[in-house]
Amino acid sequence: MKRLREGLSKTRGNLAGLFSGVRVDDALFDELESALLASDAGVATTEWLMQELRQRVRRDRLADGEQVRTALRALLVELLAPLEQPVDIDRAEPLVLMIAGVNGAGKTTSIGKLAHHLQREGKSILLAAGDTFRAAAREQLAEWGARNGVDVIAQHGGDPAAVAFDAVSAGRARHTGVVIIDTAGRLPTQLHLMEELRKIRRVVAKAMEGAPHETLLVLDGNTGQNMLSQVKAFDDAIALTGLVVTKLDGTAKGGALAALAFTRRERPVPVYFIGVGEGIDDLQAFSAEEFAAALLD
Ligand SMILES: Nc1nc2c(ncn2[C@@H]2O[C@H](COP(=O)(O)OP(=O)(O)O)[C@@H](O)[C@H]2O)c(=O)[nH]1
Ligand SMILES: [Mg+2]
Repeated sequence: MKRLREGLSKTRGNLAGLFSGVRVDDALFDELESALLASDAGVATTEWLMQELRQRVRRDRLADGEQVRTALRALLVELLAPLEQPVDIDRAEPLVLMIAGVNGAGKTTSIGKLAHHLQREGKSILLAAGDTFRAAAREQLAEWGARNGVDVIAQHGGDPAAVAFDAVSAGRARHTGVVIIDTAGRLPTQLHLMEELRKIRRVVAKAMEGAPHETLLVLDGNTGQNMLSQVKAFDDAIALTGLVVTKLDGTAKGGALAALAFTRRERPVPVYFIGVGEGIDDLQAFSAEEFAAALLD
């Protein structure tokens, strides 16, 4: 919570100071609107939030700035709540998680943290080094494996789909609790690489019916509005079941999560976890309450 608050301090600095000892008038709404836009919430989401907020202020006859803060916090919590969902980790053995995202988003680091988190939940873990492009990527995952004391299935060179297939097969044979598949970073515009993701997904399903059980997109929290197009592109390719938003301890502005919740309100993709640092413990379950509080209080 402290890390998240520190990370979002820029946005909180713009927003949280607006409410104290002020009248509720157009000037306040104008400033709020600017602060939300500056937080990466985007035009459509900001418009919707402002319209809802104005309605509530009128309906409840709010005359005090602090009451408006409370109303906006409640509104944000309502908006973000559908993103807050736990992963059901007991529904398959092994539970197979496939991890995707652009380069540098924090995939491999998040896998290291996830392995730790899931071990604490009592699960045995197997990692698959599906980023076969660079030897350094394999080594990075191997380090996280060693840190967690878990095995990593890897191949020199090799086809990522084959590595994923081997890992899921090994996971079945060993009765592993969770198999986590790392993949190479790719941009949604690199169509052959997006096709490769689809192939990994298909091949994993051949190793185990119903797998992968979760297809997670790792998003750098600093990505801003571009998050929305990333989610769409990866969802089109591999049918996302959830997100991990990293680097919320840094300079991320936070509003993009509101935009994500608003634009996908018909079919929300849950934010299972947030990353708040580079250490093994720096992964938290996403909480709408905590997130809204970190932005506004
Ligand atoms: N501050 C911070 N850094 C992170 C976080 N997650 C990942 N990183 C860093 O981001 C960089 C890229 O991470 P990596 O896992 O290699 O990204 P990948 O290319 O998606 O596998 C590394 O320097 C990580 O330590 C986070 O939550 N907070
Ligand atoms: Mg990586």
